[in-house]
Amino acid sequence: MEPKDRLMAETENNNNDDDDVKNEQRFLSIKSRLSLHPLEHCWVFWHYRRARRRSTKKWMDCQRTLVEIDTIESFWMFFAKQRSPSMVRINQDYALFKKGIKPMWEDPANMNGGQWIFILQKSQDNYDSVINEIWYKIIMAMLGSIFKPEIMDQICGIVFSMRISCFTKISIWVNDYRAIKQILILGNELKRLTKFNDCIVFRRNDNMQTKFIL
Ligand code: MGP
Repeated sequence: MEPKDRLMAETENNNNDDDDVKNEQRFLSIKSRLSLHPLEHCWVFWHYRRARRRSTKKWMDCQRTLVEIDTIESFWMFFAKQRSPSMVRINQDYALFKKGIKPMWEDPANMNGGQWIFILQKSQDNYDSVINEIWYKIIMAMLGSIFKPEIMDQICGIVFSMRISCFTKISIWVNDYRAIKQILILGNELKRLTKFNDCIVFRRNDNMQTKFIL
């Protein structure tokens, strides 16, 4: 029997109980067990797989949405089934973006934006655990909206890119490369959160020019 059906059956079995207070308490307890915990923003998980050599598919056509995440429960249900970033196959990206924003430069929310980029060498010590930790820590910080509202407003999403070359990239996309104060606060927060010792770079989406290095 589904948990929801079991709880409904519990309610029905107790319909004859004369004690109103007890019934009320039971009802509240059942309600809280059924209720979900909404996130401040709804997020969409995307997957990109590079097209085969002879394919005529454009870059954009290789992007597809996987799931919408709008509660803590939907986050855990989905991520528990996902492979960890270090296990992702080459030439694939995973992205998590606010609902309504596509993980591409052309989206109006990204056109004037930029990205903080973490680059991880595959040869570095503890590569697997470092990359998994960075990915999950940043995702949980974004979903939990732990940054100040003016920083959360800037954040569009995050992309994980597994490449055949010797590096892997994690990029946090923001809305406006001219919002210098917010961008620098975010960059410092990301470094503190992930305890990342190497430099991270900020690039504009329109020309990939490096604007900041932290
Ligand atoms: P990439 O996946 O961001 O970088 O872009 P990668 O693979 O690390 O290699 P790099 O050396 O180019 O940094 C690779 C290619 O994918 C780009 O040159 C574009 O052709 C295409 N591409 C990537 N992005 C993020 C976009 C996008 O937002 N829009 C379009 N139209 N193409 C993109």
